Amino acid sequence: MSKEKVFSVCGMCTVRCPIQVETENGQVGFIQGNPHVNGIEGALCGRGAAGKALIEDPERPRGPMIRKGARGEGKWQAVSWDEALDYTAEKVQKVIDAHGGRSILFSDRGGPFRDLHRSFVRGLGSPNWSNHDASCARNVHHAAQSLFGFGRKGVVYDLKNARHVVLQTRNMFEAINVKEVNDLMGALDRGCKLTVIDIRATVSATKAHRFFMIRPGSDYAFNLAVINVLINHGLYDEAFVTRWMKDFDTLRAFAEPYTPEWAETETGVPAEALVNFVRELATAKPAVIWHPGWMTARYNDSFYMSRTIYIINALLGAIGAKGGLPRANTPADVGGKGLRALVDLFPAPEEKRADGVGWRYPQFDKGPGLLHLGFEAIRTSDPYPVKAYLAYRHDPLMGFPDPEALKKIWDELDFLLAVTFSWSDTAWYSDVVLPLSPYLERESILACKNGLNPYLFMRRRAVNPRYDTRADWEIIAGLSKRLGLDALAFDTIEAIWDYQLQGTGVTRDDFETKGFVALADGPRYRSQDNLGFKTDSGKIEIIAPKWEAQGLPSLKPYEGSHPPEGQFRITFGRCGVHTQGHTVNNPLLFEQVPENTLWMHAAAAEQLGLSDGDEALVGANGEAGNITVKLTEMIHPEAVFVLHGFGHTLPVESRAFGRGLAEQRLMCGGLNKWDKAGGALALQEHYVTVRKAVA
Ligand SMILES: Nc1nc2c(c(=O)[nH]1)N[C@H]1C(S)=C(S)[C@@H](COP(=O)(O)OP(=O)(O)OC[C@H]3O[C@@H](n4cnc5c(=O)[nH]c(N)nc54)[C@H](O)[C@@H]3O)O[C@H]1N2
Ligand SMILES: Nc1nc2c(c(=O)[nH]1)N[C@H]1C(S)=C(S)[C@@H](COP(=O)(O)OP(=O)(O)OC[C@H]3O[C@@H](n4cnc5c(=O)[nH]c(N)nc54)[C@H](O)[C@@H]3O)O[C@H]1N2
Ligand code: SF4
Ligand SMILES: [Mo]
Repeated sequence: MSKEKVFSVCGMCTVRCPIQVETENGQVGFIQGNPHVNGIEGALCGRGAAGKALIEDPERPRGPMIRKGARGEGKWQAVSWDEALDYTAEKVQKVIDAHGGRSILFSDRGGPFRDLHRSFVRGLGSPNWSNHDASCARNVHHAAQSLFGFGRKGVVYDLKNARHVVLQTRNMFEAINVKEVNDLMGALDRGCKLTVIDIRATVSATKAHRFFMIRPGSDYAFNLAVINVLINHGLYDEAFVTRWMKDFDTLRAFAEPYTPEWAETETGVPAEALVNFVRELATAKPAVIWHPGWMTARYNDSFYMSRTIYIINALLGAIGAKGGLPRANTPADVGGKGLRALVDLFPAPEEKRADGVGWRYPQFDKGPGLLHLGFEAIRTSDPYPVKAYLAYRHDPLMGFPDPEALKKIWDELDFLLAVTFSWSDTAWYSDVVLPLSPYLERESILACKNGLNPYLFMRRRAVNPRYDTRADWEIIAGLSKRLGLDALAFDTIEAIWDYQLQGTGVTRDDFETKGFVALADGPRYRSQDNLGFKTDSGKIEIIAPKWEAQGLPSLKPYEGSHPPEGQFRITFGRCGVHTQGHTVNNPLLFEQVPENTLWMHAAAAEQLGLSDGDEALVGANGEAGNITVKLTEMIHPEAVFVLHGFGHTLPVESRAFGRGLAEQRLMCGGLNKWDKAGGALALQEHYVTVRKAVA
């Protein structure tokens, strides 16, 4: 018997917690969090623990496939890797020959390993590397940039040392990041206060000292009133504001009409409760974290909502503070050197992005751009034809609204590729499926995590692939070889790691003992005299010139929106045991939560003659789906809520098939509903009708 312990990185969600995997005779045994990492100390979430079930499940793509029938028909020809890579390279080359490299659109699901993909896309001569963030955190990212000049990851959440944490549109105990959960639990044990602002009672709400059930979509009103109270009651940190905030007087004047009494009529939260909350919050300053949100692709004003949160943190002096939102350190900030970038293997294409980011929309961060606008370019060929789409670990038919509209757009493509470890609607609709080895069966490029103590980390292969699947780098190298991108055609992962480590002073062996290499001797807090805002003034700028130049106000009056008579706002979120849509068919996780239900306020349901456990028909614009009703007093009556990721329709997923409702199908026209100031989709600006399903 040979027993081994392998340090690796979880891949069941984008958080990528460090893990330790025990193997025995080439089989995965016990998986736990990496015991050497602060805040992890061996812990793992339920999804991470189900990684073993993922690799053992035969209901995933087990070898390369080329489509035989029409798109989406589900007829596949199993082929060898050589055939699949030859075919893919040929199709990609054909598009490049006809329309140039810019005609390739590529998207992935974000995360720390993107350098490899970005390099590949650049090598093809395309500026169109993209990811899922337009359906996730782009609004909050742009909100940070509009105020600080750096993005949302320029600060970290120092939960361990916080004295009051506010979660608004953020369910930390179910939408999990293991370190964050542990840090917050520890802080609560030490007396930290927790306030939750949500449209329904979550697990996080049950652990809170204060819970505000707010009217869906009215958070911006709530926050404007908080700013009003902080300023008018003199509760803000005057020294911090004087030192670091530009245009404070403009903010003061703007917030003047937004009194707690005004907000009460919009949000349903009593004015007195809001004032008491703000008073208590201010006593904890600056060790306060009002989380700016994560999944913020929800409303037309989500960008402005996230901005108010950052502004509140700044008014409390929490930006850069211990126990607040200290600045994240890069390797250079602690005297180290970052990884050598693979993307630098090729020159940056001069061509402008097809999605308009950086030129038509100069206010937005070029980075991954905005994928819904990339799709729009496929439809219109404006600014140029986009003829191949490579969906790399990405399932837009699940994660973007209105899948039927998206399929129509994709029908314009000459080539559609899916690289994935699990079946997905996108893979099912594609021309070629290249099956990726699940994370326990593959290694990845090295990655760097910025933070109080930045570190480099390594994902190793714990066991060899059980089916005919390959690692990311093997797939990219295989395609690179065939497409003439010699610089990226690495033969071994060690060669890639060595390339990345050049000049860092770190070697591969340094990852042996712990799986990661910390670059400082402990957490390093920058002085609050040196916060390094990247704006022109070097301060937090309330008036954002890049936005103003586009006719987008920095301080936008509150508008809000209500569901039409007889309809409900569709809202959604996560539970602790599933990741998006891709774990529903995992045998262990399916057992825990096999389908979603429709949360509905009891009084609203009663009016419609619905009882708990009834089957309901939920509809919008001619689309409809069935789902079991869950009645509760603990949701706002204007909303219905579902867990995202259910309602699978693929016959190859026997467990997930036909269970629950896919709410993205009810978001007709949703690809065109997006926040012009924040860039992300507005997935909750959609309304549905609910009635009892006839048996
Ligand atoms: N209606 C609605 N739409 C949403 C959401 C919602 O709640 N409701 N949520 C939004 C959010 S927050 C996001 S982030 C996006 C997510 O949208 P996606 O990024 O598309 O979602 P995932 O299912 O996480 O990943 C897509 C595919 O990547 C594959 N994959 C390959 N390798 C890996 C790996 O190493 N790790 C992981 N995790 N997957 C891999 C999986 O097989 C999966 O099919 O959707 C957004 N869209
Ligand atoms: N278990 C698990 N953990 C995950 C993921 C996963 O799929 N599963 N995905 C990861 C990813 S990609 C992301 S982006 C994060 C997301 O992390 P979060 O953003 O925290 O997760 P969500 O569940 O999408 O949304 C949080 C809460 O917003 C509430 N909400 C909806 N509308 C409103 C509103 O108008 N006002 C207020 N105040 N609240 C509202 C929902 O009820 C929900 O409880 O989680 C990450 N962690
Ligand atoms: S939060 Fe859970 S699923 Fe996500 S990476 Fe960490 S352990 Fe894995
Ligand atoms: Mo996300």
